[in-house]
Amino acid sequence: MRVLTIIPTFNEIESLPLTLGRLREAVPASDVLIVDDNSPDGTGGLADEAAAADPQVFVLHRTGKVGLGAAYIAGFRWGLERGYDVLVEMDADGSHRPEQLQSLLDAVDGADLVIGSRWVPGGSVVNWPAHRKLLSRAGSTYSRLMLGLSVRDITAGFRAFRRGTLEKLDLSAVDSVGYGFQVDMTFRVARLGLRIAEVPITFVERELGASKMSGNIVLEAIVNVTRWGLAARWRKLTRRDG
Ligand SMILES: Nc1nc2c(ncn2[C@@H]2O[C@H](COP(=O)(O)OP(=O)(O)OP(=O)(O)O)[C@@H](O)[C@H]2O)c(=O)[nH]1
Ligand SMILES: [Mg+2]
Repeated sequence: MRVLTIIPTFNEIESLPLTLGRLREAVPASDVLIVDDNSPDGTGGLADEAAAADPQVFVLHRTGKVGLGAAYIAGFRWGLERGYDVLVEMDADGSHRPEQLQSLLDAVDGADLVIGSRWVPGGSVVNWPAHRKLLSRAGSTYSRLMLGLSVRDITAGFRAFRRGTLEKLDLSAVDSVGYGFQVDMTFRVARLGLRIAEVPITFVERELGASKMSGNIVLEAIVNVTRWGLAARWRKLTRRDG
């Protein structure tokens, strides 16, 4: 099983070396692709140095900040072209603990998509204020009800896809940017009738660098989930009547 772990970066010069070092130690078999959106702080140059020193580390440079979703789509294409069997999504900021990646990989034998989940028994979040936990849980619950899914942590960004799952999706049709991207991908996988498994993770709030989350990203997710949910209901209704 050839595994590629994709790490999108924008201004992660402090966090990336730590995360990368931990990942290479925790799961040495996984190759790593850093997708940098021309970070002004020089993260891309640092990634190049890491790649020069380690034949299992690769870098994809993009010309500007286009968002997490676009970075992952580019990373997926890169990995599919090179024949990887499993493609992993992981943040650079340490929130996704590389030491827990193996439990996602263990589960991908029996699933088409594995989600590292904060909101299943055994999952947790470290260092989040109560309002942030509430926002995340409420977002997942709203998306679950609106889209008719059973996944507990729909916005989670620590994931493992089998290559066949990504090959079945129309990646060029995915244009969500922030959390919406994770919800979008989950909904697409579920609609194909593929198997989604959740494994518990401990999510650790970033300690270094700045968040890229914004009100716009949250709003995008809410608007899109509502739109997709209503469209799905409308399709069902018109099918029944027609
Ligand atoms: N290439 C690329 N990476 C991005 C972009 N936006 C965010 N990232 C990366 O995506 C990962 C998640 O972003 P974060 O800023 O940690 O977002 P978050 O986890 O929702 O917010 P925090 O809770 O503050 O950490 C990090 O590795 C970021 O560097 C982007 O536009 N392009
Ligand atoms: Mg983060």
